[in-house]
This record gives sequence, structure tokens and C-alpha cells, in this order.
Amino acid sequence: MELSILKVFTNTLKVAEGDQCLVSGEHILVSDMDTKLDDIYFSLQRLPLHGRVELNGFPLNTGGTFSWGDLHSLRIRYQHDGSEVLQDDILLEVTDGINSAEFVLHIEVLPVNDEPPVLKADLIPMMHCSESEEVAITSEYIFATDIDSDDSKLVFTIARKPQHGVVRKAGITTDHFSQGDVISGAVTYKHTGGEIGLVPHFDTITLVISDGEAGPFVNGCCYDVPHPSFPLHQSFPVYDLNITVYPIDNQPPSITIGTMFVVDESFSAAITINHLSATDPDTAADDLEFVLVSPPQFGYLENTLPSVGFEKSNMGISVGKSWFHDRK
Ligand SMILES: [Ca+2]
Ligand SMILES: [Ca+2]
Ligand SMILES: [Ca+2]
Ligand SMILES: [Ca+2]
Repeated sequence: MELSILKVFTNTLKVAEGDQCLVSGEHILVSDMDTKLDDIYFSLQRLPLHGRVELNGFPLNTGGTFSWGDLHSLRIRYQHDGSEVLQDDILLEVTDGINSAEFVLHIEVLPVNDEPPVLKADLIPMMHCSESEEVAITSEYIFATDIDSDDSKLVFTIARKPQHGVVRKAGITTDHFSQGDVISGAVTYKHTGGEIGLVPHFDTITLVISDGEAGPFVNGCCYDVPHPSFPLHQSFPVYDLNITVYPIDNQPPSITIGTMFVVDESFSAAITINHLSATDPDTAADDLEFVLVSPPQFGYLENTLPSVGFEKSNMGISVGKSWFHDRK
């Protein structure tokens, strides 16, 4: 009886994520020169975790067999399931009818950028900025993750610019920036709309999040098959970043002197807004106050309204160095 030692050599099978690949004599080599090759059979001992083995297009189950002839006439295929796990293996047993040996065929999955970025769920929906100020757009406001791309290389492109300000990266107006720029604090919104008056303004930046430059995520493994850098998924997420711009009281009031104020000798007359008025672009008219810097030489000013909390008029009492703003 011949002494036959079965030895199997394997070469790693390389398949693109979600794709299929023929398993051939290149991947499984059997050194048993004593046996007629027709007697060699393989059986599947353990199914691959992230794909399936097919014979003539039909999946093989555990215990399923194929022959040397099947292997060499290209009837065996590995079909990857498209998951993001970049390796797999198949446990096989080879037999020549007398001896048998187990071996593992390793599979290397070449990543494909087919998953779009996804926005983080609990982003703060509204940013706040004071009039004419600049605030950092941080990852509390915009952040996305991508299961098959490098998160820090995701790119935010401005699809619709803000109406009352600009987006800046390191101080320079930009129309796109990376998530890495956001994390490093380099991205800001600067309000450039000037004086906004008394009420808040609202601004919106519409962003498209792309993984085109981020590419497929290759975790330290190297491969020699060129991969598409253009993402293979259909759409990119779009996000509206809302900003409330709050007014700042940074404009001084201006005084308008109207018609000549005339008063008959020994009488009194009311000073009205026809004689004296003030306006302020960012202070409510009711909040403007006149302050008496120096009293008149030959008379006095009186405020005929009662003081707060009193019913009696202040008529006849000179306005001292107190504020008053009740004159209408
Ligand atoms: Ca992928
Ligand atoms: Ca991706
Ligand atoms: Ca202002
Ligand atoms: Ca003001």
C-alpha cells in the first residue's frame, strides 16, 4: 500500500466587498502525486461568516462537497455578503479516499465605499451668535459618522450660504471644510449683516456631507486592486444648521432738535417731541432717557407725571440730576 500524505497549500482569495470571486486551483493546491486527481474531493466543514460558497451557482451547506474537477473547471465561487468586515475564511477538508486533512482558505475583502455618512442623532439644533460676532461651529452642532470611511475626512460642502453671515475656516471664507476642521475648532460662523435692530435674526447654512474624499476605510491592510474613490452609494445627507443672531445694543441714540421751544414770560409750556426727540436703531424708544446735564438759568423743568408708586403729580418740583424719559 502506498504511503500517501496529503498536503494543501492555499493562497488568500481576494474579493471586493459585496462581489464574488472564482475559487480555483490558484487558491487551493494539493500535493498528492500518488492519487489520481479525480479521487480528490473537498467538503465544507464550516461556512464562511460573511458570504457563501457556491457550486454551479448554488450555495453549499456545511458538509457539502465538490471535486478536484469542479475546482479546476471554475464551478466554485465565493460570494461576499457586502458587510463591512474585511476578512472571512472557509474551513475545508480534503480527502483522497483514504487520507484527509483540514485546511482554511483565507479571504481578504477589498473595501468599497458604499455606505453614506450618517448625521449624529443628538445634534444641538440651533446655534447662537451675537450681532457682528463670530462663533465656532463645533461638533455639537454638526457631526457625522460613516461605517466605511474615515470620519475625520468627511467633507461638509455649503449647498446654500447663510444670508446674514459667512462661514470661515481659519479666518478665511470657505464653501467647504472637513469634519477634522470642525473638531479642531477652525470653522466659524461670522455675522456680517451689520446692525440688526431690536429683534433676533435667523440664518441657515445648508450643508451636504460627503465621503468622496474620505474613501473606503482601509484598516491597515494593503491591497493591490485599484478601488473606486468615488462613493458607490446614491445620495449624501443634507443638513440645515440654524443660527439665531441676537441683537447687541451697540449703537448710540441720536438727538433731533425740532421747532423753537417758546414759552411766555412767567408761564410754563410742555416740551414735546416736536421740540426734542431721540432715535436709536437698536434701543426701544421707551428705553431712551434724557438726562439733565445742567438746569436752565431762568426757569426749571418739571415732570408732570407722578413718580412711580405715587399718585400725586410732580408738577412744581424741579427735575434735578435725575433721569427722566416720560416726556412724550
Ligand atoms: Ca463598504
Ligand atoms: Ca462611506
Ligand atoms: Ca446693535
Ligand atoms: Ca442703542
